[in-house]
Amino acid sequence: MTTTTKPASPETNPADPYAGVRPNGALGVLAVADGPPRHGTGRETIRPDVIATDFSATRARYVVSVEEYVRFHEQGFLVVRGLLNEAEIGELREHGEDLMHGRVAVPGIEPPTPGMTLAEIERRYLRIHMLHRHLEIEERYLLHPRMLDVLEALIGPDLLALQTMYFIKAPGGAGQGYHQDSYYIPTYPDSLCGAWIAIDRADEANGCVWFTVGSQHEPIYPTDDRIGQNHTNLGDLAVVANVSHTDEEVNTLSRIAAKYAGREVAAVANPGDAVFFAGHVLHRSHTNHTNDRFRRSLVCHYANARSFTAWGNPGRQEIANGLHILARGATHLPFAEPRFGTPCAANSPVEVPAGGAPLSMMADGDDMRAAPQDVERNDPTMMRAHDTHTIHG
Ligand SMILES: O=C(O)CCC(=O)C(=O)O
Repeated sequence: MTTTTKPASPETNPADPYAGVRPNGALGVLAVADGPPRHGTGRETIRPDVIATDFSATRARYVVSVEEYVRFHEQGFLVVRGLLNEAEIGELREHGEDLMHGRVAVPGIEPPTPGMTLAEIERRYLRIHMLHRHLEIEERYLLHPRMLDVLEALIGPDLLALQTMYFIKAPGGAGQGYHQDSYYIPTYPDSLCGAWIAIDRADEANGCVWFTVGSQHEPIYPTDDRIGQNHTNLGDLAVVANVSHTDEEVNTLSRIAAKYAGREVAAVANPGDAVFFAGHVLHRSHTNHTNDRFRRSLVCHYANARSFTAWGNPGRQEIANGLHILARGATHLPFAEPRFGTPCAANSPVEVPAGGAPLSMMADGDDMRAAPQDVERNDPTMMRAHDTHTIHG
């Protein structure tokens, strides 16, 4: 059974649902609590009759260029134009309407109460977390093949899908101050990557995301309750406070951002564009200052499936890989299957792209197999003979 956890209620002014401020500056954020992950086979698959995502073998694979790969590393982010098509964005936009108006069967997402104005309805939720554990559509976009094509090149080949966040950000909706995503979702080795899908046009006026170019090379700065979380043996690593807070005086990550003055870039995106960003890059967004334009987006997070993560376990100590979906490739670590049966590596293990060998680092593939009986590789006598031959000729 699934349950819902609403964050502690901020002080709200009914006329302005964004008026209550949580300690980190986040507003209207709904965390849909996790149910148990699915393992094994025989799960129930619930799919609508018509879906906009093309999973067929003939679907065009997105091929990342070397120039894009370099840009991702040079800038800390990469905008891929038109990654999703019009039908897909239409489906995601309609989904946003359903969320806003409470027309989805997820505990915690309620229909508007009688008497609410449209503005109040539109501002009820700024963002909703982890809906892929409850709704087929969110799982399907988290595992969208063209999204995974890009991620495979940037952080793969083996991919673990961790998080979804649907942002509604109505006119007047709040931004999020400087932060680094690997602070929130640590992985070891750190391979975290965010993917931000524009559903509406996002620009400077309605609160697009801004990236501080160069800061992707920075370490993750801990707050005093997370010292040692991401890094050990970085002796002069500053401790910061109030990350994500929109006030630069309060959020001391702004001091790190100041090292890169003049290098902050707005990631302007049109519907269907996807912005991929590294786990260390400092980024933020501002208030939606328009009167009439939403800034909806679906943001997903991924890591290399061979990175360990405890993210998702309440104490953040125990391994949590088994809670997250193996999207591409293979791994020696645990993983979950998609609950709604979206095709991916977890339920369709071997993926062979047209004309090529499997791209994943298969642990049981010929080259990687641990084979203690393989005399050519492991027999100590053979090694000695070889050494003797080499050294004494
Ligand atoms: O979309 C936004 O306003 C902020 C997104 C963001 O910072 C994130 O996903 O880490």
